[in-house]
Amino acid sequence: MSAEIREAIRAQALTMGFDAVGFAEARLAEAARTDLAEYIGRGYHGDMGWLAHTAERRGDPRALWSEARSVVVLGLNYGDDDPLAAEPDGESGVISVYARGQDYHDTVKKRLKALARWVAERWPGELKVFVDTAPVMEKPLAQQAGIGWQGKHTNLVSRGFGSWLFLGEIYLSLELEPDLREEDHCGGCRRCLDACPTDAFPAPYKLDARRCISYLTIEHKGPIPHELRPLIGNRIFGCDDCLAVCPWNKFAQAGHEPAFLPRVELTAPRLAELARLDDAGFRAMFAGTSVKRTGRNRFLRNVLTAIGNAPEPTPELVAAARQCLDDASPLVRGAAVWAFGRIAEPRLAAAAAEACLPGESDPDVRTEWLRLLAPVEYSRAP
Ligand code: B12
Ligand code: SF4
Ligand code: SF4
Repeated sequence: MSAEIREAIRAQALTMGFDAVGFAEARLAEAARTDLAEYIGRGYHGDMGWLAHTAERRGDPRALWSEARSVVVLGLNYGDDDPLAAEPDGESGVISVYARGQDYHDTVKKRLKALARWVAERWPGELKVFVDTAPVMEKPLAQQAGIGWQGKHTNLVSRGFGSWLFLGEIYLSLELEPDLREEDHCGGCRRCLDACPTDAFPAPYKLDARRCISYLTIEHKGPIPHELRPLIGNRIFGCDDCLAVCPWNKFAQAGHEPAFLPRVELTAPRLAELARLDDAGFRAMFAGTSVKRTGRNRFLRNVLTAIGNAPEPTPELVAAARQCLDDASPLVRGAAVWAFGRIAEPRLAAAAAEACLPGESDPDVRTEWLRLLAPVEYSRAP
């Protein structure tokens, strides 16, 4: 009977538009828990304090919900053309593929709830729906459910969809027969490790999130560490490099979910225009997308980092960075000092320092100015 229910749920999930479906016991291997503890112990989570606070529930589905017996893991394909194929034009920013359409949390959650309702109408027991923001280790669960394996870049790779699956889960109190765990098919490959612009993998299958551009541009709240800024290039929200180089993407299929189709204005947006967004403009441009979660100030910090990395700065980019030197947000002003110092002529940078530094009260922004005026001294600093 358990296998019959499982197959009925699988068929219904596929009918509802999920691309991958697997079943796992509501338990994680001890290794997932000890790995998470070591990751946090080393501080690799940076300022994602919520990862540490919820570690116990994250590492054990039954600590999250004691009645859980089975987990249905679901994947939605957001595959697109190769994101690395687009030629950078020096004046545009890159938003990661996953964030170019509508916020995936909304789409995945809506569909998970519909499937959960369908299950609840047919079989007894309780159920709960989770996606991304819930304290669940989604990738190890997905591997247990046979949807794919955690590659050396730590993300789930699927034989049918490559790197491009969003994940979500339904926890059930019903006991269902699990699927077979997927094996690791990375073999001797290390393309993702070598492709990372910031060298964020201390070893295969291990990520130091503090160096990951996705963390730095989305989760990290303060100024971006100086030594990493030049390596970020023009990535202004997330990063796809390690995912995009995976050879298993040759089996990937284009996604069919209309909500994930890229919005035109989020594909190669112009940096100078983004740098002029005020709060209302930011909210209007990114309403309904994942980008809105950074808020305007953090996003402008990213845009200014990309402007500072522009290979051939145009007068428009220089003017945009100059305007941000007077921004109300210290985070934006600090990033603007760095960008302006990199792309403006030295005499313009010196004049701007003379105009802005005396009135600057924020210690971080003052340090940015002093760094700009005495780079040698600061390069010697520990
Ligand atoms: C925190 C988080 C991040 C953080 C940290 C990522 C990370 N790998 O830890 C940041 C902000 C960097 C991030 C980035 C991205 N994320 Co994210 N993220 C999450 C989140 C919320 C939790 C992941 C987690 O538990 N990390 C803790 C580590 C320890 O666990 P793990 O990643 O499973 O790693 C395992 C092993 O590799 C090993 N390990 C990894 N690092 C280390 C280090 C040490 C020292 C040790 C001992 C072991 C170890 O331990 C784990 C268990 O064995 C999940 C959603 C969820 N609730 O699960 C989404 C999720 C993983 N993210 C997702 C996506 C799409 C991304 C990005 C691709 C977005 C983008 N394009 O910018 C990037 C990819 C970067 C990358 N190479 O991982 C998807 C991945 C889907 C998939 N197919 O795998 C998820 C599942 C969200 C979703 N519901 O779809 N993310
Ligand atoms: S997302 Fe980018 S920065 Fe982060 S690990 Fe992958 S390649 Fe490196
Ligand atoms: S690029 Fe290679 S090593 Fe990295 S996840 Fe894909 S197959 Fe594994």
